[in-house]
Amino acid sequence: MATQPRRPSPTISPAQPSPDSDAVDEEIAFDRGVPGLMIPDLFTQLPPLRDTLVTATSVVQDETVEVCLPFLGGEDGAVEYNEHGVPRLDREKHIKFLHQSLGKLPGRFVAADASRPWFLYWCLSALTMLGEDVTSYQESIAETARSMQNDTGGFGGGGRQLSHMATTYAVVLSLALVGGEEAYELVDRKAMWRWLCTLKQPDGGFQVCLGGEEDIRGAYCAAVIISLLRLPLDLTPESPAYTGDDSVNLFTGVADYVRRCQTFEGGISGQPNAEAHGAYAFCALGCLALLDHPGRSIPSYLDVPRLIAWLSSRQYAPEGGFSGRTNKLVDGCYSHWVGGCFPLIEACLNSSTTTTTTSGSRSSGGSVAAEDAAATAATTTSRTRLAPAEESLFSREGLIRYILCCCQDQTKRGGLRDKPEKMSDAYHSCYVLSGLSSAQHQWELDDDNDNDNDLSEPAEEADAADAAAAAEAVWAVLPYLDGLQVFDNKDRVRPIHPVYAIPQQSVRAMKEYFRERQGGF
Ligand code: FPP
Ligand code: K
Ligand code: ZN
Repeated sequence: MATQPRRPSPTISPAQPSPDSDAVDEEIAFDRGVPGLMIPDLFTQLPPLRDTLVTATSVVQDETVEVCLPFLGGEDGAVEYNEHGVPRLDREKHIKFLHQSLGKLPGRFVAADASRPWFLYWCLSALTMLGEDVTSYQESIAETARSMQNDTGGFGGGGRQLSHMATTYAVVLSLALVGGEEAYELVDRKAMWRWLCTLKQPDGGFQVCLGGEEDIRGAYCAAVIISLLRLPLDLTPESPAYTGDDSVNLFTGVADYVRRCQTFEGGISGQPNAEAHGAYAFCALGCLALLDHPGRSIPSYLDVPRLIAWLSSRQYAPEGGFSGRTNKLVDGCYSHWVGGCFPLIEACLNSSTTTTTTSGSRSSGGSVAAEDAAATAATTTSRTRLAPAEESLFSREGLIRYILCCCQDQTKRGGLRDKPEKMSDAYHSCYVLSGLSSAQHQWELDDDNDNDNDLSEPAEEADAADAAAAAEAVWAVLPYLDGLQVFDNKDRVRPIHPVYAIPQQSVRAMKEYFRERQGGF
């Protein structure tokens, strides 16, 4: 990270006084952008409070705003806008782009060879959210996945490549997305379990591959793989974390590892004592939500007010999108990595099982702004229930505007992207749509129900995995209908599970398939 020079206190320098601001006497003035379109000033003007110190960071930030403003203001003559100045979701073009990206790729993609499983997941997930039926890929995905599996467990990026937590996660999710017995059966679950045991570390975390780095991606991916495949939690004697004590298992110390990744800023870093980044915030929350009911696990291990302050600070105006870290730029993929944190945070705040937050138990960043933000957030969390209509923790409208206005390639190419002037790609298509999906839906956790998979489970067969699964609550989803809706109803994409980021159906089907096997292989 670039070190920032010390800044003088901000001064007010309204860069672009609104020409007819006196004439408009309404709470929200629609006086900029193309006339006739209802676009709030918030999304068409520079912020009124501007820092006069020019740095490399402020320069690229201003350039980014400049690049985004014409897209946010409905100024592209070739694009059709609705009354809110928002273009429609270009489904057909994106679908075509994604089917193509699943096929043979040009030579320059050789550098991404070890990421082939990711391409499968990104494309299948994006296509599914766009309403496509991906079962036609069952056979080809199964064949590809088989070629990537190692006898020693897990999946590599391709044939004869070392198994990696991320590629394994991507393959397992891809198999869940296409579904079907052939896809499920090809996974060598016993070898997978043994392999995960070799990655489990004494401090609670997971290495991402044998001898590789230990980070929070490892913890999240392991939790997803274990729960979807319903693997046993017992440790093999080969595990670096093995002590001989039966109470120590694959999940022991994971939540504590996640706790150690929360930084002074309130966000989450990849490893303890590193820089907070949005991608890791999602990994942290997703992981905690799999270890126990998020209403318990999230506030028990994270300082929620500080995390909310940090997450909310990721959303920028006028762009409307999220950045991944402090003093960096908006990027469409953070619509998921950061935007996808909010359903988990909301579930935690709304839960009747919520335990007291750990506010004050951590060292503070020492900035007055951070303290204020944390105090504001603390007020929010002290309520037992969050009323979503008035108290959304971020601007859904802003995010949806950024996604539909700035992240779509509306040329013949199609696909979704980081920001205007960047090329669309499979990764951004997936995560921009995942973010759109979470902004367009309302998720709720049913606290009274145990896991739907486990209701018929005889008590004597219950093991640790079962206990964890039982703690998992049932998620219910509805279209988000509160407040102003700036997109057309036909542009709502399919909902995805807040933790697994694939449809709830796909999660259920895979878990259900492996339910009978648990405890054995
Ligand atoms: C910075 O990139 C990016 C990171 C530090 C982390 C990226 C990790 C993920 C996107 C996913 C991890 C999750 C799983 C499940 C494997 P940058 O410097 O190019 O971008 P920035 O300027 O926006 O920070
Ligand atoms: K980026
Ligand atoms: Zn990105």
